[in-house]
Amino acid sequence: MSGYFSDFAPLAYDPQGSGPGFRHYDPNEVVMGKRMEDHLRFAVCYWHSFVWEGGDPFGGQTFRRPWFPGDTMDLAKLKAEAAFDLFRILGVPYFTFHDHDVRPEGASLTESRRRLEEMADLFETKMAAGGPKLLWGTANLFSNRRYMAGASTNPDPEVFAYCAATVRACMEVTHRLGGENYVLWGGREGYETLLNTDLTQELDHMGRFLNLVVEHKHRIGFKGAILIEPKPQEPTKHQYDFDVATVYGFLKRYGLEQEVKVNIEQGHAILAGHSFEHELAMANALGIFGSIDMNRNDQQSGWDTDQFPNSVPEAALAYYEVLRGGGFSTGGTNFDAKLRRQSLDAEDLVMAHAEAMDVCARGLKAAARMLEEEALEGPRRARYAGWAKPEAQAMLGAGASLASIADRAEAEGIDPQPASGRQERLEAVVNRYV
Ligand code: XLS
Ligand code: NI
Ligand code: NI
Repeated sequence: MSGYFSDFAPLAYDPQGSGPGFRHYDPNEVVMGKRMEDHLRFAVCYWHSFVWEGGDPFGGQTFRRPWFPGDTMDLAKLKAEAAFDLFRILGVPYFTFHDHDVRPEGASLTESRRRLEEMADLFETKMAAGGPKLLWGTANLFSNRRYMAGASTNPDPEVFAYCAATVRACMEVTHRLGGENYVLWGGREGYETLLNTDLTQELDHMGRFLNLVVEHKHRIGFKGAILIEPKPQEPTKHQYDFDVATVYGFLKRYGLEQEVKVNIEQGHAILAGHSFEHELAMANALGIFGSIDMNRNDQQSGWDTDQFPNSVPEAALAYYEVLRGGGFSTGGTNFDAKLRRQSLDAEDLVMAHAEAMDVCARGLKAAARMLEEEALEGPRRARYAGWAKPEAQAMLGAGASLASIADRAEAEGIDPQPASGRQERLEAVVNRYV
């Protein structure tokens, strides 16, 4: 126990209450035949909640946490105590971390790895004593200045090698802790200017690196999923993992589309000019859906503000796509979300997560009802009903050619008549559920 959250007991489902607790998230409530906890698979992230000090481009630290600056192993352990206290208070089944969040970097790669392993020993004890499981681990290949020109795409091969050592250490710790996924977010895998960038070479290096990661996964017997987290820009001007469709093209080119899936972040979808549900639907359509980072951006500013989710309609449309695709398997709902820099208190950290869990619970329940009552699936099926006819199916079959279809169309003198897309009526249907 760190003492930092000593005002809080574990939160309970308390629909009528007014104190800290959940109004909508009841882990045991059964939704579409499954407990809500098993649907949502909530995870708290280590970095924003325990590492970020509240700085912005115009000012430094605003938060005062007893474990800051977290640059010694003793402070790292105090931070871990606080983190596991928060996990217990929220009752989340999972957490997520970067190597960099949990231990100070050592003077050498070997010392950094040993420190990570020492922290993993502590995590192992806490996890065995009823703590949460690990949704995913990941390596921070973006903060240190050595990565400023890229991680696996760096023009300097020594950085590529440094990344290999860092990712190996991180994957092995993730494996040891029973992690269900391993994430790679390419924050520096992109460019600032094409004037000094060899795009072809950088993409090939990134493809090779990912192949090495997948090979290592199989070598050590890690059964979790390898996930890429798309993002179009920030910190680099252009990131190679722009969005889900771009990542799929990259995976295809480097022969990895059966091996790697995506972790989709709400805010990144918006930065890419998409909706979150677009990215989720696209990942399902391409067979690479893995997990979600459930944090949103500010509507006005064009950057990744990582705010806690607070819109039930948005959450409903997101979980609708998740459920339509069959729900999470190895993935879950990770709050890659940070407080605003004026939200100084321990209570802010607890309640931001609790409120976000309630928003997701409401979204999930609305999504499940829409699916169960076929509110959208009925009209959708009706819209495509023509394709059930044998002559329609025949056009898709091996025997058809452009000419055979054209001949039939002319012979029958077909004259297609448009039907209403009913968009406003469907939007009204959604509004009845949220
Ligand atoms: C940054 C990313 C990052 C990943 C993990 O924008 O969201 O936090 O989730 O490296
Ligand atoms: Ni992000
Ligand atoms: Ni993220």
